[in-house]
Amino acid sequence: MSISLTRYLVEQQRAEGHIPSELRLLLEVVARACKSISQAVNKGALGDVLGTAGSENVQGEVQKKLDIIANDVLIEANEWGGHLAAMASEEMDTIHVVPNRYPQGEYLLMFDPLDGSSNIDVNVSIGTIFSVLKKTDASKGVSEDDFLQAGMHQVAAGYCVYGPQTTLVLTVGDGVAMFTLDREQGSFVLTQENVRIPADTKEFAINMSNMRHWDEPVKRYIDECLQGEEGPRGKNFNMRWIASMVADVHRIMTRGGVFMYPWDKREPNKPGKLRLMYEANPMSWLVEQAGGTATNGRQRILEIQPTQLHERVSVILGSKNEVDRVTSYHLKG
Ligand code: P6P
Repeated sequence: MSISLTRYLVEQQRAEGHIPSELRLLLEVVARACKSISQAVNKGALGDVLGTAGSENVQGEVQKKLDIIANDVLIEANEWGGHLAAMASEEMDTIHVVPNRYPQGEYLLMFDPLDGSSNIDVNVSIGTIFSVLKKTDASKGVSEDDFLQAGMHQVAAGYCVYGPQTTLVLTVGDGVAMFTLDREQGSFVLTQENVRIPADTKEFAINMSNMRHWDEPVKRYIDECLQGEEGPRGKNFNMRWIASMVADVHRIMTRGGVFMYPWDKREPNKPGKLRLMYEANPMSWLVEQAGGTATNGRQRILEIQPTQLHERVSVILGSKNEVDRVTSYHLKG
């Protein structure tokens, strides 16, 4: 008997009391939006969805048509339900407050609507990343400051990877579950729960072309991996880099590994490339809920107190013993 996302969430709500009905509604709406995004992604060249939109986002990155389509799908799906106060997105400069014509709720939804969009036109897996917080002060209107909470305060986080399968991966603080889209039924079906990341791995994910720009601790770690079984690690390592965080993280959630997008000297004033609020925080909580760890090289990512909505962070996450090793190299200085 297959278990749908809806049944899983209802049973979680009933058994664990983890999921208030407003949060369950939010998660079901986000899942439905991911289904719509998956349909648009799957059209490829058959639909008017490929190529650039002729605009740039707040990060100064060229926006793909599908970036905008995915963002619009998530906004339109979530603004009428009464569960949200506001939304924030990689593709929008400021927060999107739920319009007055709809009731406002207490939840805050952040997302990267289509992460890895440089892979869209070459048919490589991409995905949606989302994170849910609650307003800290229910008595007053919502502002950007409500979003500036450390990742440990998330109440739900997940991603949907649009690959050979469309798979939704979700946590509400009671472990990680995976749901695969059954296109015949049009529903997400539970395909794995209690996801666990092995503490050890022989696989690292990093963009090696940036090697000359890395800080010494990262150079040391990767160099030791490259020395293989003759070197200090005493084992050979494999490398993967899909350049789509959702796909790289999904591989780690599925078979372990360490993902690194560290600070480097190319833009020394930026702490890293990836965004804290809607990329690093949701992925870090998922990884921790699956037994892995996630740091910026020196600090647990989920403890970082954000100061800006679109701030960036250095990311090292995945198999606990490897992430702890990289972190120890940073802390030794
Ligand atoms: P690079 C995609 O643009 C992204 O934000 C992440 O999904 C991915 O891990 C990273 O950037 C890839 O960056 O510099 O290797 O192209």
